[in-house]
Amino acid sequence: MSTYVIGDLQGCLASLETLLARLPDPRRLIFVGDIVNRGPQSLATLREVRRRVEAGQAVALLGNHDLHLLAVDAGTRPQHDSDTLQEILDAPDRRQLIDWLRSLPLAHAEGGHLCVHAGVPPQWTVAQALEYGEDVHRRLQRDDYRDFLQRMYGNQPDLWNDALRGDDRLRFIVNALTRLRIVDADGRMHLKFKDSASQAPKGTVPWFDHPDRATRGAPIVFGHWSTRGWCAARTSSALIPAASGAASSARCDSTTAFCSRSTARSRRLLAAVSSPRYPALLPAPELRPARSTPTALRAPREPACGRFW
Ligand SMILES: [Mn+2]
Repeated sequence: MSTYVIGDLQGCLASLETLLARLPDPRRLIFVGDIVNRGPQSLATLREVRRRVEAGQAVALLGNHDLHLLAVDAGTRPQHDSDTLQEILDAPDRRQLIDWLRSLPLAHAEGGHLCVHAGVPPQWTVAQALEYGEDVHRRLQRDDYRDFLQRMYGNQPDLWNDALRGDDRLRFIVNALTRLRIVDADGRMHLKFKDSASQAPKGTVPWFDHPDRATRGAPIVFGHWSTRGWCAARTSSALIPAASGAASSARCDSTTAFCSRSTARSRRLLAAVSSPRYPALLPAPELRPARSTPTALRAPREPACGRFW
């Protein structure tokens, strides 16, 4: 069985269906977060991903847009102009969808790969990423989860410290796993930065390029950083323990990927393919955003990938 990791769906159901039509069975899917928002079919996409997860065909992780939906639903955060979440809020199955969404993990390990939506701070090992993601996962399942959503937003603290406690600690974990792009030499997260890596401020690097990253050598699959396009690299080792409770019958073998592209002007889903039959990344067809014209996407820049692992 092959496992395919699929990046930021963002409400683009038609593209998901087109992509899936090209992925051979039997297969297993891992959706690495941002299931909803920005795209034209957030409700239908959420229902479809839920259906596949509940049927045991897929795993889905939380991304920042999914957390935003939870916060909007809880009344702790306003909608943005670019949001396409209203149809979920108006849906008869709103409560079931929201409760299912908040039951999703933030990190997942399977077949020797760690999957997260955005990143892993350089100080954390793979085991720590899984453990800390689990802490947020448990907090979101408590009856008083809205109290946490109320205090979840903010860019501080931006530097990991084992002494962090309470909401500060959980906020850091959420920001790392669902928003991280760049860090400085100390491993401090620069969360305001959202541009391409070439625009990164002096003294910062993409989190995966930090020279002392504790996960160095471990294959990590993630999405989120849409302006980066995608990249693939041969993995050097597979050191990741299976997450507690996670099925690991599927074997991701040799290829992993950076897997999202989704901007206001152009959207494309990308699957990180780990299959003997599909040894390279498989880009999905162009999408047609509701309010704009797709633009040509840059070809992947292979040379940048060599430094990933
Ligand atoms: Mn994201």
